[in-house]
Amino acid sequence: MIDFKKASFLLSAPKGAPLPPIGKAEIALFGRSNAGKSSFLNLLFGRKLAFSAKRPGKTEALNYYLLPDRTYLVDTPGYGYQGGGGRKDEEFSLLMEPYLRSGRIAGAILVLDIRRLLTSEDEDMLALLGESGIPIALAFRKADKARQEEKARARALASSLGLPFALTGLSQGAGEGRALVARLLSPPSK
Ligand SMILES: Nc1nc2c(ncn2[C@@H]2O[C@H](COP(=O)(O)OP(=O)(O)OP(=O)(O)O)[C@@H](O)[C@H]2O)c(=O)[nH]1
Ligand SMILES: [Mg+2]
Repeated sequence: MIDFKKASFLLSAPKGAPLPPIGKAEIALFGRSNAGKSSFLNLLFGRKLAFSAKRPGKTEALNYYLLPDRTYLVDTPGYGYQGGGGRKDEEFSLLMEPYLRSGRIAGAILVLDIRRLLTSEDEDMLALLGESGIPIALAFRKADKARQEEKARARALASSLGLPFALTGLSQGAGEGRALVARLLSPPSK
């Protein structure tokens, strides 16, 4: 069992900056701006290690967190943030495409707001990950604010995509979230 509470912040890599030496494995979080990526990491860590804020577009680089077994969890900038007339999305592609093609990513967690489910940008991201052959899991956020029907819809979406998932909130679902990471690290044999 990985002790997520012993995670530490390693480094922040803006576009073009060197990434750390390859770790034991690398799990990256993707998702729309404000979907809840950084706060999902904090849920796993059991404390406020990753920077999360109300203002969208908060995370602007690849932020590396190190687990005690040398696995990296990587927080990435959210997409779909149109502040500044769409320039942000261009910057997103410039940072992200080389990263997706780097061969470093052992698994991806697509973070979704449970009340919005898949937007067209999420579908594009799923396709990009699929093309790169990266195993995917879904982390639904804001389950603490969701109605039962919304939770049922999220489960149905994950099942139709055939992807493992976790339903999480600000302080709900830490165990489920950690199990999702563990599953990406050691996929069940088929
Ligand atoms: N109630 C509730 N609020 C949440 C949840 N997850 C995130 N939030 C709130 O949503 C806002 C955005 O959360 P972040 O985790 O910073 O979102 P992000 O995906 O990292 O956003 P970017 O860094 O802009 O890409 C913050 O105000 C969070 O407190 C959740 O599960 N429940
Ligand atoms: Mg963030």
